Amino acid sequence: MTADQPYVFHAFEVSYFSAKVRPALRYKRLWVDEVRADYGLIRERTGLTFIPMLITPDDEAWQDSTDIYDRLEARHPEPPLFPATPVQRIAAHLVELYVDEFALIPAMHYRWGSELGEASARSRFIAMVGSEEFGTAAAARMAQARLRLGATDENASAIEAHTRDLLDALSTHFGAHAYLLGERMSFADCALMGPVDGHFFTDLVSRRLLLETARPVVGWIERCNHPNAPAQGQWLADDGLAPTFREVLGAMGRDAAPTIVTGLEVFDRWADTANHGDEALPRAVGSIESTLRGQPLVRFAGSYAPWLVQRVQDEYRALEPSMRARVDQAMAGTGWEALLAHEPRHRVTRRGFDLFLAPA
Ligand SMILES: N[C@@H](CCC(=O)N[C@@H](CS)C(=O)NCC(=O)O)C(=O)O
Repeated sequence: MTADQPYVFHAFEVSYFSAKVRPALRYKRLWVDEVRADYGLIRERTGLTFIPMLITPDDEAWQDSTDIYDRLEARHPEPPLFPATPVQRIAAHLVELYVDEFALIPAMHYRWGSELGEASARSRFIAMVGSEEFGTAAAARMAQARLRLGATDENASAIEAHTRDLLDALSTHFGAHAYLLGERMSFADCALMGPVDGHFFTDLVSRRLLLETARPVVGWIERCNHPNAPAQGQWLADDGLAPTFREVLGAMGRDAAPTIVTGLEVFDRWADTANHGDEALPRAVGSIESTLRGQPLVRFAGSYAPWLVQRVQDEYRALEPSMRARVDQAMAGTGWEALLAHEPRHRVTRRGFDLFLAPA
């Protein structure tokens, strides 16, 4: 590996998944040149137009925030992003799952779901791309994506109630601990920075909400953005989870897990019937009809969630029974039990930058 070149991080300040990766790069104390995402180059290197993308010093292209965490950890194991013990590891994976498969709903709601939110975000997009026409068009696409993700006007109060509970649980936790798993960052903190820093603290309406009602969360954002890894403490001893963090897991799992499990069932039914050959899976395979706090929640079902869930479940199922029992005990009452217990009929594999159905 060549250390005479920096990593080049193709990202945007307003991007959810860029905000999910950035703290990990800082925590690992890497030499990084952050540039505005170059879509032409991203398409050339990955065949897709997802951001962020990371170009390594030896010129590999890495895309997908989850995959980037894995590869960073393999190349730069110290300081560690991944706890080694099962309860903390599974908990961290579930935070990431919440971020990737649910927190987009409140994130899109606060950015695009009110007049003030939409107008200020549109203004930022126009400034960012330097064109009224292209900025307005990008904003219009995002406003449509909000609806596909389930962040409709009808769901506004359910989404806000969910967010309130999450911010309250996080505020209590960060009143007592520097990071989710204790006094050291992990990939769970990095993941949660996606919605919380990339959207909530970036956008006008939700930034005000954080400053006025969730100051300990703002303190945590500050810490994640300036990790100073050698000065950090440790994760909780004995694979422990703080009771206040279990409340956070509950605020996430009780609302998110039912929708995610329904999405897995939609994917399985699609995979049962479709004749797919060996083609890359489409990102969307159908529609999830679920509820959020009693309110109908309809959103697209994807092929990515099964891959992410499979990662957690593989680790969970590989545990010794006594260890699995410890995980079950830690997750009891958080809403995540149903997801860990769910038995998918199909497996998904990742090749290159695409997902495929694994042969049965
Ligand atoms: N699973 C991908 C998701 C990346 C993603 O959705 N990025 C957004 C921006 S924050 C994007 O590029 N969206 C463009 C699109 O959906 O076409 C990751 O973790 O990196």
